[in-house]
Amino acid sequence: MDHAVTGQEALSRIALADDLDTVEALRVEFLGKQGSISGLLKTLGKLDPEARKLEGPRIHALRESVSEALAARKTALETAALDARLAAETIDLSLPAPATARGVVHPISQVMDELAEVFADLGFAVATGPEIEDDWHNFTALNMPESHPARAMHDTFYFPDHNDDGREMLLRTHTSPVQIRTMLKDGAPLRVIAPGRVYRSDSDATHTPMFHQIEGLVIDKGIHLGHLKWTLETFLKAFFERDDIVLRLRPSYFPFTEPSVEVDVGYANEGGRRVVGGSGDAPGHAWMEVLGSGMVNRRVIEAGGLDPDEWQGFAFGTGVDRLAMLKYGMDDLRAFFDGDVRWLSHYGFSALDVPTLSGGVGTPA
Ligand code: 2NM
Repeated sequence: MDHAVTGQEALSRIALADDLDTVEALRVEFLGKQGSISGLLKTLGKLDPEARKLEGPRIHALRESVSEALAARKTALETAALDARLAAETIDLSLPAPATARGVVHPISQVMDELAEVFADLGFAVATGPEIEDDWHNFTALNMPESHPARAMHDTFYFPDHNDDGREMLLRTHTSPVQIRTMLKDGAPLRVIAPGRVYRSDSDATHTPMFHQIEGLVIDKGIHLGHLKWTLETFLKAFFERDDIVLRLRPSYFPFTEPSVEVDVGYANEGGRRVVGGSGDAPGHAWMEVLGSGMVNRRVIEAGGLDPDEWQGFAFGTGVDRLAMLKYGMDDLRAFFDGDVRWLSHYGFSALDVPTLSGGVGTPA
């Protein structure tokens, strides 16, 4: 066999190999144990020294060039395969966006996000819990034992079956059971808000059977009503984005707080809608109740697994839907849950308008 011809033929066959299996087959054919070039190397031993001097370098050079050609062809095929895969997996980012943005953020979602932002700035974390509760977390732990009249006042939706612990099951009537669960889980000190859906069997122009509440709880040492008033005033100023918010605290009653206070804000009627600001006693102004609150009852702190002689706290609660109506001037609560696209496109928010304190917590779309 002529070496020159073998070399040329080998190199041209390698160049023509169009997949990795063919390259491997050629490697075995030329350089494998039974390969033709390996066979040539074996013949060197039988040559006389003169011939070996001549043939040796030629056969080694042949083996070298074939080996290099195989490696180069293998790399080229692998690169081509990778390029093909990258091309096939490309995402076409040049596809046109819709001419106009579709869909809006519901005002309740927007206001929930605004509230979380305002309270985060005051060091409050967001806590959540189940909407299907047992009567211990929803009532008993909040100083409402079975016979308590407040239970009847809550128009509770009960489930027909009890849970495995024999507890009565219900749709939570407020988010307070979340605070009980948070105290039991995290202990003290604590600063949380609990926003979410609550349920009461009540339906008319101003009540829907499902509505949204936000409650807050602070537990620490030496907490008093002054902390409560400052926190609520600071919250309302940030939420309504005005400095002239005036609060009026009135004595009240809630089973879970002692003492309990209802919080009013001054407002005026401007262009047929209520605008928060100024003292309710100022000319053309009146007071409107916006929050319930108080110092957490010692029995509730105990139910949360804490020693009330060591830890004190304040709590507050309000309706998110009502806050949204007040801030953004809607007058019909039921429209919130109709899903009317015309109403949504008017009152909804752009998904790009994420509430931030520096940007003004919320600006309509
Ligand atoms: C309100 C009014 C007053 C309240 C109490 C608690 C808890 F769990 F800490 F005891 N959470 N929220 C509370 C107090 C809620 O809503 C009108």
